Amino acid sequence: MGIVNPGFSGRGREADSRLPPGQYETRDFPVLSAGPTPNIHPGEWQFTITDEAGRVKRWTWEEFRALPVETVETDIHCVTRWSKFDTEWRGVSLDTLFAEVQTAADYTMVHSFGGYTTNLPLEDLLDGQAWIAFEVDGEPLDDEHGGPARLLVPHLYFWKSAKWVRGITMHDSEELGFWELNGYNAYGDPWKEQRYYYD
Ligand SMILES: Nc1nc2c(c(=O)[nH]1)N[C@H]1C(S)=C(S)[C@@H](COP(=O)(O)O)O[C@H]1N2
Ligand SMILES: [Mo]
Repeated sequence: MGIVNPGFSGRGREADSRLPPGQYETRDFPVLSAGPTPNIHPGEWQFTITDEAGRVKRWTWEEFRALPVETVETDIHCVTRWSKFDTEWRGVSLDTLFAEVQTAADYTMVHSFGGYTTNLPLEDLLDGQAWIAFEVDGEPLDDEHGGPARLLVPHLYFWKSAKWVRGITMHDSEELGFWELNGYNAYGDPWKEQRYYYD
């Protein structure tokens, strides 16, 4: 009692409480991609939401960029154990996009240019929890980090934040995406350390 360990003062203590179990802080911005990096011109970019009946809502880059933009400051957590604090993103809230879609389905699959997929419950994309981001730390997203636009879902492990995002499909039951089919957790809450399917 009453013993102060200087190693746990200041930023150290703050960092500890912001760090999910099993993670360490990095100041870098590592690149993790399962395949080659596509180069997508905004002119060929479009984003679609397809409901469970196959009805498609589509935004061109121009239409997407005319939507209201939000700035999000957040920590991100990769399942390979790095976390990065205070990243600043600009993007369009999924609430804004889903306001134009009628769906009764509870599950989504997010699709990227290049074929990557990841699954999320719809409720994790709504209520100010997810964005289609096109800028990070004051710069347009470069190709390696998912430009021109990527999903940002910071409350789940970062593999859910699909780079080069091109659309979302709605499903009545849970389907599994790329990493989720390869042994990673279907949900991926970093605070519960849901890394692998058995966690
Ligand atoms: N399309 C696509 N999105 C992806 C990935 C990928 O391989 N392809 N990797 C995921 C993983 S595992 C992580 S940790 C983050 C890495 O994003 P970064 O390269 O910008 O750090 O992107 C996620 N989104
Ligand atoms: Mo990752």
